[in-house]
Amino acid sequence: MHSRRLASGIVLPGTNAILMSSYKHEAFAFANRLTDEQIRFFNKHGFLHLKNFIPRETVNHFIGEIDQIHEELISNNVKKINGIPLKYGYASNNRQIIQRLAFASHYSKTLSSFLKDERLNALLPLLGNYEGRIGEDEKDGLVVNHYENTSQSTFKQLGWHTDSPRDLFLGSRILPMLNVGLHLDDCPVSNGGLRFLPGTHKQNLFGLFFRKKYFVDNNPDKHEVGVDIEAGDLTIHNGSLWHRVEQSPHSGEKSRRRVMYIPLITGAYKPKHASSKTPFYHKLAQIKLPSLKWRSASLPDYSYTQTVKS
Ligand SMILES: O=C(O)CCC(=O)C(=O)O
Repeated sequence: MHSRRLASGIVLPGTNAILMSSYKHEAFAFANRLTDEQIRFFNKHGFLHLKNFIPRETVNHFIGEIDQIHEELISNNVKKINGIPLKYGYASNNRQIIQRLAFASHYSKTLSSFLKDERLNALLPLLGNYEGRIGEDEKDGLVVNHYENTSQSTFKQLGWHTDSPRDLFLGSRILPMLNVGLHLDDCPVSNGGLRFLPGTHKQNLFGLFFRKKYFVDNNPDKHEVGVDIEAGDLTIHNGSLWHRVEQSPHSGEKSRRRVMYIPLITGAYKPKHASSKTPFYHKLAQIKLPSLKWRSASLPDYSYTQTVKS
C-alpha cells in the first residue's frame, strides 16, 4: 500500500512505512558486552530484554536506598528536583511515597555508583555511531517509578507515548536516546506493566507525533507486546518506540511495580540544576492532542513466546 496525501498536505504512511518484521520475544543473558545478535535484535525491534542484570540482593539494596530517599524528600517537603516535579502518592500501607522520582542518584551514593558501572556503559553501542553517555545530571536523570493501585495512588498506569519529542521541549532537535529500565519487582504480563509496539522506532515524524494520543490513550493495541519481567531484569527501549504501562488488574501490594529508568543520551552536555525550568512535557498529560485515526494495517502481527538466550 502506498502513502496517501491529505488535502492538508500531511502524508499518511502506507503499510510500507514501518519495516515489516515479525516479533518473537527473546530475553537474553548479558555478560559484559552486547553480542551482535543482541544489537541486531534491538535495531530491528527497538527493544531488548536482558535477564538478571543484577541479583535479588542488589535489588533489595536499591529498594532500601529508594525508601530512604523518599523519607528524606517527604520530610523536607521537596516538590521538584532540578525543575522536575515529583509525583506524590500513597502505597497500600497508607505510607506516603513518591511515585515518580527524578534525579534519584543525586540522593544516594549507591545509586550514583551503579550509574558508573561498566556494564551500563557497555550498552552505549546501541546508540550506533553516536557518542553516548549516561545522563545522570541531564533530562530527568535517574527516574524511579512506583506504580500501585491504592485509593490514594496517583500513578497506576501510563498512556501511550514515545520519549523522543521531549527533546523539542528542551529546545533541541530530536536525537537518538535509549531508556534503560532496571526492574525492581516481578511483573508477569498478567500483572500489567510495560507494553510496546515493536518496530515503531523506525517510523517517520508523522508516526512519531500522531500514531496515538500522547499520554491520554491507555487502550491496548492489537500489535502491542508485553513481557514477563523478573526483579533484576533490564529492558532497553529506543526513545522513539511507542510504549505504555498497563494498569495491574490487582490492587495493593500485588499491583506494586517499581522500575528505575536510566537515560542513555547523546548530543551537547546539558546538565540540569536547582533553578532549571519545568519542561512543558510534564504538563502534556493534561492536554488533549488531536485525534487522527491510524490504520492498524501499518504494523505486522507479533507473537509472544519467551525464550532466554545466552
Ligand atoms: O514505567 C515504565 O516502565 C515506563 C515509564 C515510561 O515510559 C516513562 O517514564 O516515560
